Amino acid sequence: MVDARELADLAIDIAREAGELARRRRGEGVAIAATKSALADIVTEADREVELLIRDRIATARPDDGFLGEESGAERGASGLTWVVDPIDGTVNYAYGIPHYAVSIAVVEGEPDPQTWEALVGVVYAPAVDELFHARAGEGAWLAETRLQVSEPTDAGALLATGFGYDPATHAGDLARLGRIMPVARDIRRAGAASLDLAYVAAGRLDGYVERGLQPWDHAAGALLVREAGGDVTGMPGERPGRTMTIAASPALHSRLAERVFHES
Ligand code: LIP
Repeated sequence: MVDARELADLAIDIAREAGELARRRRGEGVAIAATKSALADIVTEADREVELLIRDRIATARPDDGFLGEESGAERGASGLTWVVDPIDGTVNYAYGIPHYAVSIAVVEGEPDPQTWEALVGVVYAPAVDELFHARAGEGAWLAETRLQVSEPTDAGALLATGFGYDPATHAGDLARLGRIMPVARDIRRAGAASLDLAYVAAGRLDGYVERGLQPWDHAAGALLVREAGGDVTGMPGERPGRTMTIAASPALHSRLAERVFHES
């Protein structure tokens, strides 16, 4: 029997240690280690070092669990559980010295596939502001000890977040989609860290979030936060969040956003 509270406590402890390392390395100066899918898709030495710390802590505490990380790939486990990790979400912010980035850690049960896994634990830790968002399935979403609830837009419209992919070839479609959702919005935020965009929807700091192209580690923890805060998080119609789309908001706003995202007219 999985003890979700024990998993959550471990994930929180690891996220805090990893976040402190990321924050310390940022203060010492950050070196770009490589580019990945596109020139704009960078990885820093700190990304790699932080993921290695997380991976080592998990391997020591839970050697039979699987791992799926942005920088070091996937390793299947024997326990049926997988840790889905983005060591520094908001890498470009981090490299530029913008203090808006997070360690994102989720523990999922079943195949490591966002379309089928069951998320048990989600932790998103923003070390620059020492804010730790966390959730266990069925136990609500929290910022430290404060329970979270998604918000409804006011008559002024919805405060929405979005993002643009690293590949310039995708920007025209992203901008067209933005044009379709703008009539619902009072304003748009593009803060650059998907896990924090999702955590902010859970906290009511944003009314909604729409982005195409996210990786499993970008949304694994944040999606659980939103669902546990009473929101809906989906991808393409009838699907869970994934590479093709992520839409997160209260149920009423989610429906309005999905209508505009998927209907090109
Ligand atoms: C980033 C996301 C961001 C998205 C970027 C990138 P990374 O993750 O947090 O929302 O727009 O394209 O996927 O690369 O910083 O871990």
